[in-house]
This record gives sequence, structure tokens and C-alpha cells, in this order.
Amino acid sequence: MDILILGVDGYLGWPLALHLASQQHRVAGIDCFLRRAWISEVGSHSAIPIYTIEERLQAFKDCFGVELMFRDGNLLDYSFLKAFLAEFQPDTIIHLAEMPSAPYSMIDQAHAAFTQQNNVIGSLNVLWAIKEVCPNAHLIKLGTMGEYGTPNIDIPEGFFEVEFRGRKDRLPFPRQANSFYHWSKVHDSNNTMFACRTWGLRATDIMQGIVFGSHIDEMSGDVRLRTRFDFDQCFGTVINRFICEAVIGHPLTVYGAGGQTRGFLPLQNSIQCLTLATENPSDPGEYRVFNQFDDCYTVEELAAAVQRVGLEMSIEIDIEHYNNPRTEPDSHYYKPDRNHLVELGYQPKHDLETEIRTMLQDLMPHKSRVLEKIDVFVPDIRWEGGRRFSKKVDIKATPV
Ligand code: USQ
Repeated sequence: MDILILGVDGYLGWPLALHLASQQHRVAGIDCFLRRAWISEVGSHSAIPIYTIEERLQAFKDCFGVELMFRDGNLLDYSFLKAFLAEFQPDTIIHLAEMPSAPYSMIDQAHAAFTQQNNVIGSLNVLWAIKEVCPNAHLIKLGTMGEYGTPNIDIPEGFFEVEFRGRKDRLPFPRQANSFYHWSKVHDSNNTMFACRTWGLRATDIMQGIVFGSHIDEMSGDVRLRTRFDFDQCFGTVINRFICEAVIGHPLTVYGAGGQTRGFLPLQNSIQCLTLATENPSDPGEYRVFNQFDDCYTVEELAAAVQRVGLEMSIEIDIEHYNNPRTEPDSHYYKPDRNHLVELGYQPKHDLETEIRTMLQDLMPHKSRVLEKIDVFVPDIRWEGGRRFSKKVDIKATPV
């Protein structure tokens, strides 16, 4: 297949390009390096050093014997986007080019507005460009499990049957996002669903859980093929942060009581799922939703798992509770479905503890890079507005 990855320089985009090329797909990519800029803006860097795009593209060619067709461009530049779609004529477009951080979107008005402008208008441009240039292409759009929030009932995959005043319908499951970033993804989902219904486009909207992991098999043997690994309060997701904290002896930063429950999956499995969705496209006019995660854990269970694996490797790890900078329930019901990918043949290959062990091994050599940015661990971006560092709390003694 001819596959275009939007956001090919990112944490997921780069490994996905490598994996799809290893499966003999022809891969092209667009990026304008915003992720690299945001990480500098928040005063951090990738714990695992990554290479320039020129070096990455050369390594790709050395590894696979073919070029990755790359363009430096922004999805807000509609004529650029349209022209590249016309040139490459993709069968599949995998859209990973959004600002992915909840805390970043909550910094202030400017960051909230930037997030929604970048994500919602960028994605709207993708829909229009597909309609105008390649209406039969399959759009795989990265949404988030966070679109659903944490309702007190089970979460289906996108839609549910509902009976109201004696009548029944199949309707979108209510979205209750918990940051301006997560709401931007809800707006994208609505626009994508509408474009499929109105123009007959085909799309898969991936409600992905939290991804963790430091490498995939296709990166082994060439350091230029590594993907980034962020650990700051905005772009580092919870397990990746815990791993970096563990390697430098910083206590694991559990926010609040730590009962927040989410769906998680390792990087390698996320790439496997996106490949399955690519190779099994939706039908013309079909808008389908996949919940993409392996298992649900509380934050406290994750911290305990990191501590347990660390102990096996003779790494002593402390866990501390900090007052929660986010406004979110830290004890709640959470039971989402995840059947659609399984029906396509998905079998998770990597489990939590094996992956934690691999991550600790991968990050140990980069301890000094993490230490250089030790200030990024204690969060100060608060959902109620303003910035104030979270303090350690004894959750047994203090209501949080
Ligand atoms: N948390 C901690 N300590 C930390 C970091 C986070 O306790 O040091 C807690 C947070 O309070 C939250 C949970 O861990 O309850 C998850 O936080 P996160 O930063 O790992 O993930 P989140 O903000 O939900 O966003 C991440 C990605 C986002 C993706 C989403 C999937 O940044 O792009 O959409 O995961 S999901 O969470 O399923 O919506």
C-alpha cells in the first residue's frame, strides 16, 4: 500500500514508518517539527537522543533500501497539503500530527487556543484535502480514550444502542473530555464522522489509550532509527515519566490518590494495531471507532509495577503522592470495550512488566540526560489556572 504518515517525526510516527516499510509498504511522511519545538519550550529534551530528520531519512534508506518521501510542511497550509496528496496519491493517510498534551493545552488562553486551532483546523484540512484529491483514501485518525472521560457506566467503541421514551437508536457514545486538548479530539471525531456521512469518505477513528515504551524491533542495530522518549510534565506520559524518575532515583510522582484508571498499551503493540487498521480499511462512507489499549491500570498500580521490576533489577524506587495539578476524579469506575481490533486478529505481544524491564534497561545509559532536566518532574500546570508547584502529600493523613 502507499501510506502517508502525518506527523512522521513523532514518538509514534517514526516507529510506524519503520514498521510499515518493513512490511513492504511504500511510506511517505509530513512533519514540521513542532514536537521538537514544544519540548524545548517546556524546558526539556528527549531522554533518548534522536537524530535530525536528514539523518533519520538516510538511516531509513540504509535500512530498507528505499527512500521515505518526506515533506517539511504544516497541515494548516492547505495548498501544501493538497499538493502533496495529489503528488503521492496515498491509499491510506495516518494522521498523527496533532498537539498531544493535556497539560500543555491547559497552560493559558494562548496554549488552549493554539491547541484547538492546530488540531481541529489541521484535521479539518485533512478531511477537505481527501475529499478534493483522493476521496477513496482511508483516513486513520488518532483520537484518544480520553474523549470518553470516566463515565460511571461501561464504555463501548464509539456508538451505543439507546432507548429513550420508547424509541431506540444507535448513537455516538457521550464524550466527556477533561482538557482542551482532549476536547480538540472530540471535535475532530465529530467532523470526521460528518465527513464520512456527507461525502462518503472512509475513516477509522482510533481511541487510543496511553502508550509507553522505548523502542520497537525495527530500531535495533542502528541508533539513528531510535524514537524520542519524553519525560516532562506535558509530553511525558505517566509510565515513561516513572521510568525516567526511577533511573535517576527521583520518587515516582503519583498525582493525588493515584486511583485514576486508564487503558494502556506498549509502543510495539500500538504500531501493530495501527498496521492492522491500515491493512483492513473501512468501507466507503463508513466511520468506525476502535478503542485501542491492552489493559487498564490505576496510576498507583503502575507505580507499584515499576517499583517491583526495579527491585528485581536492584534499583530502589520510592513512590510519593503529590497534590493533583489536574481536576480529575482519582477514584472511579472504568470499563471500556476493546473488541474491534481483536476481531481483526489483534493479539497483544508485549506485556507491562516485560516492557518496564526493557524501558529501564534502555534508559539507564541516558541517566545523565534525564538528570540534566530534573526540574521537569514536579508538575506546576494547574487545571484551575495559573502555575504552582505540586507539593508532596501523605494521602493517608491528608485529604487531597
Ligand atoms: N499522572 C500521574 N503522575 C505523572 C503523570 C501523570 O499521576 O507523573 C496521572 C495523571 O494525573 C492522569 C494519568 O496519570 O490521571 C495519565 O496522565 P498522562 O499524562 O500519562 O496521560 P494523559 O494526560 O491522559 O494523556 C496521554 C497522552 C495523550 C493521549 C492520552 C490517552 O499525552 O496524547 O491522548 O494519554 S488517554 O489518557 O487514554 O486519554
